[in-house]
Amino acid sequence: MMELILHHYPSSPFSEKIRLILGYKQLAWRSVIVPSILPKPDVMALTGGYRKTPFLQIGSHIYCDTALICDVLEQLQPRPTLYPPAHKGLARVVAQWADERLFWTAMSHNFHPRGAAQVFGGGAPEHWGPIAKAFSEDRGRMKTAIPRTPVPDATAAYRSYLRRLSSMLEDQPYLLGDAPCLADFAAYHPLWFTRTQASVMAGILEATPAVSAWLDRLAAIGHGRMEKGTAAQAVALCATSPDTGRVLSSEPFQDEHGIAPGSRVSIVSDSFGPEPTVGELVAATRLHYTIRRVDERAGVVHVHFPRIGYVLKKEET
Ligand SMILES: N[C@@H](CCC(=O)N[C@@H](CS)C(=O)NCC(=O)O)C(=O)O
Repeated sequence: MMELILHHYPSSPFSEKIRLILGYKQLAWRSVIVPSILPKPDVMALTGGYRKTPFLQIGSHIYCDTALICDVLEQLQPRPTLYPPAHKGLARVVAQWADERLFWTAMSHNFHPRGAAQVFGGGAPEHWGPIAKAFSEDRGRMKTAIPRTPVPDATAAYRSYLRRLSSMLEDQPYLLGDAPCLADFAAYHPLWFTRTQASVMAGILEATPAVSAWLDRLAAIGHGRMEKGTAAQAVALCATSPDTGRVLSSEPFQDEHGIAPGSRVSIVSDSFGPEPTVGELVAATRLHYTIRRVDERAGVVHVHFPRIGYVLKKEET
């Protein structure tokens, strides 16, 4: 198997989702740390515009968004599965709720001024204030259609969501049965952030001990076999590995837009992160798009996106 390179940063919840899945599937991977705010020149060399975290690199193929990364990892290492046959649809539906509604609700709770002070390094406001300001300006530019929930409302909703998760765990160790699946990893990462990065806000977990025990079970999975790498090495590897690392089939081409293969297109998230990736459309299957682009430093790069959550447009040439 070609080397899996995860571009991520330690405090990123969506990265934790993938780190834990790499551990669950007992995969070896290389870790490249990316900045948490713009500018991200090495990220841009590989993705061509997409700036969200994490993304997975295999040779000169870049897989954006954790929903797609999960499909890629499942293809590479089918067991243990993320999609148990009896709950395939349900696992994806719960994961989508967790990655969107649960994530944003938990984040609004976590970023209560006390939580924000801790996340941005603690101490006096003069210390963490400027870091928090740069972060919130950066994220402010990314938000296109994300609901902003005031902290008290988010806290109330988060409590309800925790009770729902707890009731799913009454008769079973994981959300959908005896083994973890995609639903568990997606619901885990926002709570992981509360527990580990904004722990002053973690009192909210005390009312649902079954959820805390479930978090402990998932945390015990660990992150698999990881070695460190650098962004410069990753870009160089991309440039010297033309068209290696393709995991997903690019057939059949499924046209919903009247855009022919080979057209110059842009792909952009429909909700968070307005930066487009532009290039030649080489695949549009039931589940994903692939764009081929040429970068000064990274050479010919294939960038893959899930269809759900992304908008495809034809670019004028
Ligand atoms: N739908 C995306 C969401 C990823 C996401 O929002 N990640 C956050 C970090 S946890 C992010 O990109 N923040 C901005 C950044 O890192 O530049 C996915 O599943 O990968």
